[in-house]
This record gives sequence, C-alpha cells and structure tokens, in this order.
Amino acid sequence: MGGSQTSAITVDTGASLGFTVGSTTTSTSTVNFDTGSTVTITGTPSLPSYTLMTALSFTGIVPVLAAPVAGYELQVDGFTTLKLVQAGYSSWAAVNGAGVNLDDDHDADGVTNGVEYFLGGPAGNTTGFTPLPGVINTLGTLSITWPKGAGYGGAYTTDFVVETSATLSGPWTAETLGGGNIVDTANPGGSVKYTFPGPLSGKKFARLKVTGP
Ligand SMILES: [Ca+2]
Repeated sequence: MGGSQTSAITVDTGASLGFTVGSTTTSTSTVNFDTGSTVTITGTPSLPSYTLMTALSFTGIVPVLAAPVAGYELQVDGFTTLKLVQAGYSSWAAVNGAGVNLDDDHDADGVTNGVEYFLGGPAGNTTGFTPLPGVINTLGTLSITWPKGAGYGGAYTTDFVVETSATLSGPWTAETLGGGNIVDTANPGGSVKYTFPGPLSGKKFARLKVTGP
C-alpha cells in the first residue's frame, strides 16, 4: 500500500495489507478488515507513533499484525487513522527486564515500576537509581511536578493519579483532576503537577501512583 487511494478496500480473510514505517497512505474511501486478515509492517520503527494510513473509515475487525513488531502495536484513532504506536507498560518492561506488576520495584531503588514507566516512557531505560522530582517552593507555594517520559500516553484517574496524605504511612487520598490542585498536560513535553493547598500547616505528603496503560 502507499500513496493515495480513492476506491473502497476490503482486506479478505488470509490477506494482509502491507505498510512501510514512515510512509503514510491516504484513502478517501473505506477500508474493511475481514476476519482473519492482517497488517504487515516493513521497516524498523523507533518513534513513539507512526500514521500508517488515513481513510474515510476503518471497518470490520480490529486490525491485527501479521507478525509481532517488538514494542509496538496497532491502534485505530477515531475510526479514521491507522497507527503503529509504541506499546505501553509492556514495552517499558521489555526494555528494563521487569515483570508485569506495576507495583513491583524491579531494581530495588524505592521507585515502583509504574512510576519509572511514567517518567521514562515506553522506550525509557530507567533501570538503576531513578531520581524523583522534589518539592518546589515558588514564593511560598509548594508544588511537585512529575514529567512524562516520551510516548507516555496515560490518562489522569484512569492510568495515574496523585495521592496525598498527612503522614507517610497513610491513608492516602486520590486528588481529583477538577479539584484545582492538579494540572495535567499531555505529551509531548507533558507532566502532572500537584500544588499543595494553602495555607500550609502540618505535614502533607504527595506521591504518584501509576497503573497503566
Ligand atoms: Ca524501581
């Protein structure tokens, strides 16, 4: 496949639609993937995301790779864009030789796998000591900002949350996105920032909890 297409495309059972990494095909019509059809990728991806094809709409089954592409998976955005994207936690885990549990600490540095994945992104090697962001004091207003690693695409509440507590032993309370103390910005260059509410009194702790994607 390649270039511009104007006719409807049906990928039959047993057939495979081929794409080359870095080359986008456009279609002004529909693309239907029949059961048992596949997508074949040529080339070696390295970026967080590639647009393989845009179309009027993709229909039929969810597209399936003919052969695994290490660290990547297919994604259809809004029924109109077929992408090859870096897989999430599993990609980070493969890079770092970690297990499937985001709450584990594979390198025993006190930082959970999930938080390392958040900070490093799907392709980030964070094995070894991972520095965590500290509290920033801006004219008496205290905040912590956790930067998102390249390609980290999680959503607040669903995939990660900032928890706070009066003591390090808890109980920990999840901060809500609309509560006024959380600023979440998307990648590239995204981060999540927690601002401690004033007036400051007593001890308060904040931590990042990551569960996906
Ligand atoms: Ca760790």
